[in-house]
Amino acid sequence: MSAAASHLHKCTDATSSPIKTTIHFSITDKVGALDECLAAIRSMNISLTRIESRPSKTADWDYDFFVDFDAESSEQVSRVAKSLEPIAKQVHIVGNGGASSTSADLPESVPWFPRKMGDLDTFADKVLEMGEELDSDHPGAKDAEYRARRAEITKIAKTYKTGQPIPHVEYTSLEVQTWAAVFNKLTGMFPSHACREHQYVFPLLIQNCGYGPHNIPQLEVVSKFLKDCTGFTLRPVMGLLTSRDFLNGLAFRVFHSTQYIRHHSKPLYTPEPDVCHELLGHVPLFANPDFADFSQEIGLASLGATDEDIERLATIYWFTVEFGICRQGDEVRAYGAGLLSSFGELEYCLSDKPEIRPFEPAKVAQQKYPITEYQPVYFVAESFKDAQMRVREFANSCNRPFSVRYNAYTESIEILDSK
Ligand code: HBI
Ligand code: NLE
Ligand code: FE
Repeated sequence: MSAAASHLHKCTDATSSPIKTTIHFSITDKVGALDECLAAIRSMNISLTRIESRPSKTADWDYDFFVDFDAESSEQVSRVAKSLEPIAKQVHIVGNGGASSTSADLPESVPWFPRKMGDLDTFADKVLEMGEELDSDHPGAKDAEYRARRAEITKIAKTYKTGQPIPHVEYTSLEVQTWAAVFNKLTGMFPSHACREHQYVFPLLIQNCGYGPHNIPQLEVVSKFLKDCTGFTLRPVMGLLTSRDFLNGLAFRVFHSTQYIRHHSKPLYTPEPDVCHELLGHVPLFANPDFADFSQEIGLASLGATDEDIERLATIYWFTVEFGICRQGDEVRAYGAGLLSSFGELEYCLSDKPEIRPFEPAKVAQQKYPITEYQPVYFVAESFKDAQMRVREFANSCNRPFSVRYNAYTESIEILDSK
């Protein structure tokens, strides 16, 4: 199995041992009230990873507190909740350990999810192995210089915090050569193979973002451009995130983007995302308003979703954002980034070899797929708007006891109690 295969598999079944938990409670404005609550937690020898306060949403002059910690067990979570109940109001738990009757707005066990943009900072070092250590069958695995260079670039993502500009990378001439090989091959094919939306934006990226054969565009420049177009922004990432974390980012219109480039020995194929895949495949589509809405829709559905639903949403993501094709007049064109950044598969996907089926999320979600070879089946969307509507319907059928809304003013998620 190649590197990508093993890692993308891990994306769907990754489990981490400490239970990431947020406890949310309100207190009345009186001296020492918060101290009392924190003392209760401290007495259990729990180390807090975040504490935040806001004016209360429910009662005037109360304060809402959000306290994060890594729990050892769901019993520990319940103990913390129980200890707060007599001294705080409205104790709610968000996290896998939330086996608690106290959680009125988010009942039962809801997997942890980011509530505001800054929460995405907690994803940074949770990348699946290949992010730092390349698997042995990766073309760059035995090239010490390549590995050192990648480590240098991923350091940016490791320390990046929400709101900062994405640091500039001075690419070497070898890296620019690799980019040029990919860029020249692909731009020759876009006019006949890429969807209209991709072709429409591409010249703007050349004019505004430094796209061209002799320059690898900077994520910061591209992120600003996308922000102006659709509100999407880029965030540097060290490598593959779990499906859950990666999809959760889309709820905030944030796309996690690698910043390093594939190994120079294989410019036309890589088993994993790299800066060519992100910039040539994904970025043009995120500049399209309908596509941006569509992507965010998948992201919103992933917040607090069950592991099974995450797997289904990741499959839908796979057959749309990565490997989607769409009807365009009498023709079919590619809009999936995995196609638009892969010379061989871009040709193949529009040939008569693969099987083509209509995009119906409930069916797509069940489809098995290979990861290291060309897809045997593609699903054809009628339009991004149509695909978004279908995904929204599908999301409503997901097993989640609440619904969510993104508030763009506060860059945070609002939870709507009943759907
Ligand atoms: N992580 N950084 C990163 N980039 C991706 O494109 C990506 C990921 N993790 C999972 C993933 N893609 C998909 O295959 C789905 O599981 C969501
Ligand atoms: N195979 C693609 C490419 O070579 O650009 C990358 C796919 C990443 C999921
Ligand atoms: Fe991708």
